[in-house]
Amino acid sequence: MEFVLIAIAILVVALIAGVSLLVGRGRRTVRLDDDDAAGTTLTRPAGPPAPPAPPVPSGSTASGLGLPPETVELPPAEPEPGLVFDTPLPSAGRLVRLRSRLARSQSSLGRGLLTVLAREKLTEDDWEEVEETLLAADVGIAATTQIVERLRTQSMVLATASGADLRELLVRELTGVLGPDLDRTLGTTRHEGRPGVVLVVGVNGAGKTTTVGKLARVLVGDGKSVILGAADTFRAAAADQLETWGERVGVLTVRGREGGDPAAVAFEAVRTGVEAEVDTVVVDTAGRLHTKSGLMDELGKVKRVVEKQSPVTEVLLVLDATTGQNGVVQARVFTEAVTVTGVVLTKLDGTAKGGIVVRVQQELGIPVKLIGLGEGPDDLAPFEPRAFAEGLVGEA
Ligand SMILES: Nc1nc2c(ncn2[C@@H]2O[C@H](COP(=O)(O)OP(=O)(O)O)[C@@H](O)[C@H]2O)c(=O)[nH]1
Ligand SMILES: [Mg+2]
Repeated sequence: MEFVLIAIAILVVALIAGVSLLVGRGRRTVRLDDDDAAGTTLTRPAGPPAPPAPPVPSGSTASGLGLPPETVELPPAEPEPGLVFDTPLPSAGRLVRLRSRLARSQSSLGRGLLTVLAREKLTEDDWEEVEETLLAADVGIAATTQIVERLRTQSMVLATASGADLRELLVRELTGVLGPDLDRTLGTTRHEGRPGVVLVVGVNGAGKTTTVGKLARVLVGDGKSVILGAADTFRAAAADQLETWGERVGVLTVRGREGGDPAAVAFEAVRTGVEAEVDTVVVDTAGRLHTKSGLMDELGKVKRVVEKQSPVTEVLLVLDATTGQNGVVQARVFTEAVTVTGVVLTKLDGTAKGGIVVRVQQELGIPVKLIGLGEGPDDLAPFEPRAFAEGLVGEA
């Protein structure tokens, strides 16, 4: 009898250990929900309605900042046993793997330039063609002038260069205008016992939510723990979209009710991240460009409120590479509203104007840190000037 009891006990222990192993990754980000006892307004989607938020002393809470009490939803604390999460590869070297996605830029920029430069004797007309090709690819006047001047001084070398040498020369010149020495480190690491906080801003349709989802995968792939904040409360679909991205890699999404206060959601996401001691909290925002002052007020408030919890370590401006000059003009509005620390250029797979990276960096004075090269979950790559220049020029 005793033997049977002991055997059953061992079995139960083994079962519990097995299940906790299976859900361990989810729990890393979801254990935070025990806060109901502490009187916060967190609720779970399927749970009973939350009690109204009790009055809280001012100073350290969302209510204390003059925010209306908000209902912020957290997903169920226990993921279903047996959930299998995607395990993205580390992000290093991703751009090298994805550089063929720049095919459209390659055919108009790379091949165009190589064809001209391979001519036996370069006339003034040829140089004009080089210049036009660079300008057509959105490289911008300053960088175009620099490249053409440098190539002209090397025209003796060009005259005798083999195809491979020409290609290398061009890659080198393009790399040179891409700011090879700029610091492109993402501020995603914990600092003084607090998570790194990334704010993602940009106009509607630029690719913010997609980028937040892809970035979560990059961070998880690089071994970081992450929480997402769905502070685009304008459309419920945006929060759903983000939650789906998070779920696939076992990352928690903090969301609010539709039409709720974005700053309250951002606050709650970061508070949750501080409590859970995660590495990084990434906050998606709404991109309505109603009025410049409205946008400034909203983004300014989100940042201020978040910083009651933890400093914002990175503000990423998402720009659609296919919008050209218009995109750069819109970008200025955002750089006036918040201090942008890095640019994400999306949809570079869909444009022949890959040179826009050069122009955006020079006109805004902000480094491009990530680029989007497709709609697939892992089509976001850390920006590397040399690999990008190789992508623009194309394979031999
Ligand atoms: N081809 C391509 N499409 C992208 C890329 N990034 C985002 N998109 C698409 O752009 C559309 C808008 O993205 P979304 O993240 O919802 O934009 P948001 O309004 O700024 O949040 C979606 O259809 C995305 O799939 C990219 O790098 N390449
Ligand atoms: Mg969005």
